[in-house]
Amino acid sequence: ADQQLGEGAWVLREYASAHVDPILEALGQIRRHSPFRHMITPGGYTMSVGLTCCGLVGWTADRKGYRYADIDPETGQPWPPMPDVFLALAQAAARRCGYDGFEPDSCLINRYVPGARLSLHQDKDETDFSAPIVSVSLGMPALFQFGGHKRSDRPEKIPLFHGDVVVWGGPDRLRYHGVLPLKDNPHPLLGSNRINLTFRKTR
Ligand code: MD5
Ligand code: FE
Repeated sequence: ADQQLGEGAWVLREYASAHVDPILEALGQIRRHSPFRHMITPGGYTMSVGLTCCGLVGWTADRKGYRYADIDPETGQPWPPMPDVFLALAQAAARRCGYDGFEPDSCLINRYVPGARLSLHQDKDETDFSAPIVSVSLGMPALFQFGGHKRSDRPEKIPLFHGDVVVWGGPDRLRYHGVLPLKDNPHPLLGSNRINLTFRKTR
């Protein structure tokens, strides 16, 4: 059953489950073209999460800052196109939550191994906050931190499992959030990995 997290945010449990095979097939193509890499933050830290992207633009980090770029800095080439199965799933999930006409131009793909984490942050490198963000969890479970509008607001812990889709929009689009360090709970299909796809309209 759908679980409402906030006024504009829902967890759709196992919403992606029927599409996992074609998603992983498409991900294989993407990572052959633009491999997972560990980006360096402006603060000089190497991210524990590995990242790649597909779509018209991809999210990047380096010593100079965070930005969306139409060229993958590792390959010097455009990011791989967004697969139809990705786009269709993201649009269907958004629509189910009342966000019709979602047109993501980017999908950021995060890979977590045991111990990897994402510290509390807001997603605000996009220019259009009226569009939701759709996130698809695959592989090992994670404890997601769903915070408030201030960094100091105590986050709620939400477990996310293989196949779960979360839609964050409206008043919940700019909430602080993060992922606690992953425990090693190997998954039958993905082993000791968690993959998260996040669909964004960046401009
Ligand atoms: C993840 N990724 O599980 C999460 C899923 C990221 C990131 O946070 O920036 O790559 S997306 C979670 C999200 C997105 C937008 C808003 C909110 C959560 N929120 O308001 O809680 O790898
Ligand atoms: Fe985020």
